[in-house]
Amino acid sequence: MTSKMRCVRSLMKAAALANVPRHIEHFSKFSPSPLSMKQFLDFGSTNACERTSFVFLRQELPVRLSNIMKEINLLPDKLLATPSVQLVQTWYIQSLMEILEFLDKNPDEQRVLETFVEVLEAIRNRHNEVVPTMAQGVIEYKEAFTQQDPVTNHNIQYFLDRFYTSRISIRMLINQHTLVFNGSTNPAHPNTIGCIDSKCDVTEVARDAYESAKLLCEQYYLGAPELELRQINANSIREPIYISYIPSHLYHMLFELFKNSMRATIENHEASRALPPIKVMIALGGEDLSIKMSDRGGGVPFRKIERLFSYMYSTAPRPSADDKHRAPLAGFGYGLPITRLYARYFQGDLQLHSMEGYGTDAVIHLKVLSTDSVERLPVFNKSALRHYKLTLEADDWCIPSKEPLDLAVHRTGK
Ligand code: W6P
Repeated sequence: MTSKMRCVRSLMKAAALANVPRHIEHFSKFSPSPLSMKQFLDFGSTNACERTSFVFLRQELPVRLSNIMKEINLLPDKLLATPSVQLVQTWYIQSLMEILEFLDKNPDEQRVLETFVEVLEAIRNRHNEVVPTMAQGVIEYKEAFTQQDPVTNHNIQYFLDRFYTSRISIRMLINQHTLVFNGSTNPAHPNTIGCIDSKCDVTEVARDAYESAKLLCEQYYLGAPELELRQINANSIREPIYISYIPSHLYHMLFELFKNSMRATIENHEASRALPPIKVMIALGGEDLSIKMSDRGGGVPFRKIERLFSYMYSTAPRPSADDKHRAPLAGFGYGLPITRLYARYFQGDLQLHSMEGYGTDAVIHLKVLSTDSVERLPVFNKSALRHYKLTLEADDWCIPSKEPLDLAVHRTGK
């Protein structure tokens, strides 16, 4: 390449970069279009058309990226200015620019479709480290400002829940397109379409997640609690439990819950030699698939349950490389909040019910019907904007006094 060409190229790059804010303004005015599990499945089977998928994604990906980029820009200056958040922001800008390149390309050219798949794969890799990088940003923010007030906590929680949900959804779109259209089908799993399994065997995934957590557990402790698994299929008794779902999402959720339950069980029974088992109940109804995981790990006081889902309170510095062998089994990082986001992503949920002094039940609810499981996506609008403008106001509930009430002052008159 001549130096003149290089010069022209860098000028063009600078011009593209300068135009990014205009594109973000444009695309953030559209609401993201949530897809149902059924639509994902149809996209990859009956009417699998790479051209259609391409035309949809070159609009929808910029919409989802721009919507969340508007929210990144509303973060408190002190957080937005951290090197970690700045880095994440450059990834988003770069990826947005790369997709915008396709807006004036011809969808009927095979070469265009092939390049698109390659670009999507590169984008997915670029964003691999977003979660630990954002966590680092929160650490930097906490170190600079020891004010861990409830408002800051609320704002970080609000943003990261939306940001990580957006990320899950964008990766889902990219995975579906690249897996369905990279030419190779997966003969080992005839029921899978991209990363969705239309006959996801919930019990099998639960056993897999248990076995992996057990291996980890045995590395840190001398043993691991047993698994007691029961299931009830209310629709057809004795039939295995299948739903249309993303096995990797289900696995992540259950693996995280098993790690938490195992750690609690072991640390609560250090003195005794018998470990109570972890009991899992899987129930399939007409509308819900529910999974309850019960441990006897001594429970968590009710006051502290919310903190288990807090990004701010649960962010601790990452174990250093030479400290990795001592990394705890669970309880550091973003496992639980992100697990709940995975459950909510297709209109499910995760709840914790704990009895201090006894143990904890973690319950996952998922939608059975592929028309009910629709992506739950954040949208940037006035009401989202209002959340970021929230400031510390006086509470509208009384603050209990710690001093005994002196009733004498009320005994006026006779
Ligand atoms: C505990 C704390 C916890 C969090 C999530 C799942 C299970 C458990 N058990 O004691």
